[in-house]
Amino acid sequence: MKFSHVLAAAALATALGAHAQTAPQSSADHASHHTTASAAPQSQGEVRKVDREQGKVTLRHGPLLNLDMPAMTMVFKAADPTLLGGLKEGDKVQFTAEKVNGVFVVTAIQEAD
Ligand SMILES: [Cu+2]
Repeated sequence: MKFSHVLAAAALATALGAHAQTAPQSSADHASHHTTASAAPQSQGEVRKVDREQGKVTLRHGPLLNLDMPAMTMVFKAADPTLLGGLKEGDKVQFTAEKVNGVFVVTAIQEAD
């Protein structure tokens, strides 16, 4: 009887310990879940320059909420140079920008209607 009591106490301590370890983990998961959910909205922009050799595009863009960035004109790297295929200066575009390893990257871009 006394032995099983000790086991129950040990099991309880283990459960509490596990809980203390998983709580911050699950809140981090929760935060990353929200980051992921809002990471790739479509943003509006206008093509200022296309550099196919470098795989870069200069866009004048509106606020990028996912990157916490106000409206500006800046250079983005294309995630894939073929994304820039049909683009030319002055095109109104919808695009998705993400920050990858400290570099702003366009992961999707298309002419806006
Ligand atoms: Cu910007």
